[in-house]
Amino acid sequence: MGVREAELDGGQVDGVSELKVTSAACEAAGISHWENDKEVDNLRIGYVKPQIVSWSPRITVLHNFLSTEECDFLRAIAKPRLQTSTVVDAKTGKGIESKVRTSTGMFLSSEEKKYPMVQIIEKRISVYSQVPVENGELIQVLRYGKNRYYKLHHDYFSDTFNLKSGGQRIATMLMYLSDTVEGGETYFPMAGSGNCSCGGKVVEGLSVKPFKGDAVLFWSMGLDGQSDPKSLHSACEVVSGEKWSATKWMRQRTIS
Ligand SMILES: O=C(O)CCC(=O)C(=O)O
Repeated sequence: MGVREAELDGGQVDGVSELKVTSAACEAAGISHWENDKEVDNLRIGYVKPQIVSWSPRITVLHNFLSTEECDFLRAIAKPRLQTSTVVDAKTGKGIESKVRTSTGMFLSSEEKKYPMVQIIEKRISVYSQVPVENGELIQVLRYGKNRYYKLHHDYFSDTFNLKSGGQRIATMLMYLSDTVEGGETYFPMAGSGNCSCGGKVVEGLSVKPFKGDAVLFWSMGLDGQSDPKSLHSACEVVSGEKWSATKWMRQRTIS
């Protein structure tokens, strides 16, 4: 049992103060409290750095969220199965091709979700977002070549068809799988108070530049429990190179 676990398990005041002494001794000796703790590796503790970039809408950048190996693994699974991306038709709730979204993409299968590396990523997403794994849609991997984009949209549904299983989308974890790209930022026009760069243009709002391994967690639902119109966002046009990303949409309830 690690020192920290013992602190949490032991309810007695005396025991806790003794353990604090042990913990201070470990620190003085330069020994990590978490040595040999697999969970620490799986969560990339010590690598991931959360940076809150906006409270309204709620957006957090999680630097170094994925390892290089994890990014390359997701891309390798996706590459042979990429197809033209679709958007949700507001009337029918079905996926349709549209000029609003010009990437190619694919969803991991429920079998691929069981791969050990994917399970670790799924768990990490749920820990950092505090949304259970069961509420997550399957991970989608996307590729944007030169001049490809996804125009301004919300991730929450406007149709009722998609609400049936799992309810509304509440949050999105967007993970960047490549960084040899110019443009391709994720742009939030209703966040921030200054200017930012989007696909080679200077625009009002806030944008997140895609760096391999970084992730951006943003909330489609506000603290009032209502869909947040300020979560409006887009994938800016890729000016040169290619952008790869992986998206996890999270719902209010378990998806059956
Ligand atoms: O790729 C991006 O930067 C944004 C993607 C996006 O908007 C989405 O998947 O909902």
